[in-house]
Amino acid sequence: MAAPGENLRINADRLWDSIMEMAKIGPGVAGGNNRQTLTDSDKEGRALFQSWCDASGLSMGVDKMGTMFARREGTDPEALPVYVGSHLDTQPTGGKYDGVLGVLAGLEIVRSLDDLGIKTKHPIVVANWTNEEGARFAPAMLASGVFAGVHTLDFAYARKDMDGKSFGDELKRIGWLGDEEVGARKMHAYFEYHIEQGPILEAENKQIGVVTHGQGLWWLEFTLTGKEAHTGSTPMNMRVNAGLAMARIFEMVQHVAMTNQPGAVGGVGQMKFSPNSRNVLPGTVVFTVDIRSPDQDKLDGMRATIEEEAARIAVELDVGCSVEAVGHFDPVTFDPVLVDRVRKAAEDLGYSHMNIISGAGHDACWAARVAPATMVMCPCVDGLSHNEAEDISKEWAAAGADVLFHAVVETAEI
Ligand code: HGY
Ligand code: MN
Ligand code: MN
Ligand code: MN
Repeated sequence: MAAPGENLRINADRLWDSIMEMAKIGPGVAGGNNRQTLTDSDKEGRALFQSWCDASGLSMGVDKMGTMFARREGTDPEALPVYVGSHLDTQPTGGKYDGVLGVLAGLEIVRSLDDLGIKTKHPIVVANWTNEEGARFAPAMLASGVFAGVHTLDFAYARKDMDGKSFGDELKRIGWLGDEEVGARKMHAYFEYHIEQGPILEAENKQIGVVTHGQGLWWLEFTLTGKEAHTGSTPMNMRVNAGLAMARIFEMVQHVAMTNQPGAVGGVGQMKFSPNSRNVLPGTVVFTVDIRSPDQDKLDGMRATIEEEAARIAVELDVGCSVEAVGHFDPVTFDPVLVDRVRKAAEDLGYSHMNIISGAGHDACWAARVAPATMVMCPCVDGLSHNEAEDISKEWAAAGADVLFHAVVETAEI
């Protein structure tokens, strides 16, 4: 029987086939996926994952945020489980691998342990966290945030999508409101395997990202109030132009991020003009600024500067301005023991590797608040993600899953 450190390998074809099978659910329009949280396609994806867990004899627990926990028993039922998780929900124009790779690599570890007839001391639990993306309901990593005690269940249930539907109602509607108290589960350790979603590993020609930290984030939702007026007959000096204020704030955010290099990013991904008519100056403009940095002081300093500058711009243009932080987490340091285990696994397996800070947020960032946690990353083509053209190679997928396999088995003990 192979032991960690020897050539424990997952079944690369089976992992790849599972990813491709899941990708058929909630297809996008350009080869990726649109399987947004709590939609009918999310429900379908959950059912497929449930069927695979059933086939592997896993017992499924579901909590009051709809997160799925598929458990493989260990030899010591009292031992806290080792969790391996990520998410099956996608962006509206998402790729096939963001999140899915991590959940299905966890399932592949279970399948490979069964093939090898290996029983670990600690149980192993594969998790599918609800609403990691935050695309439909802000903030991102919502379920893992409730699990870590950062958000209340009421806060989460009250979150509304752009059509005014609530998280709580939609969770009930798709039939995935579980009965477990959120956060009642205790973890021996938490691992998450994810595509990098950035260009570093591919550019450095490394197969494995040994993730030491995750950068912190603020999502600042601005509501600017102007005056609806005719775009043709309203003289320029009579306009109360919320759209112009948004443009100036957007430009200022770019400047603040660029003057906080290295290690800061800032931008806007979502914006809503009302009434959004071609020949009406907007009465209101709502948009979310996304700023991130691994450096706590930089992160909080950028937030303060952006809010001050936005207020100044609004006064200058006589536009109303309010801002609400709709998403936040501090920079996270992953567990050094687990990080070393990932690095050692990459070395044992002969995979090229480098330390990396996660640019994107992950459920691991919240899990790290309640258990020793870390991540494994693989490269992605051109560093592209949150785009239907997101792509990885089967070899990349398998290499990271092998490393995850070793680190998980080492932690779950044979
Ligand atoms: O926004 C993020 O970093 C993640 O993709 N939810
Ligand atoms: Mn993700
Ligand atoms: Mn994502
Ligand atoms: Mn903070």
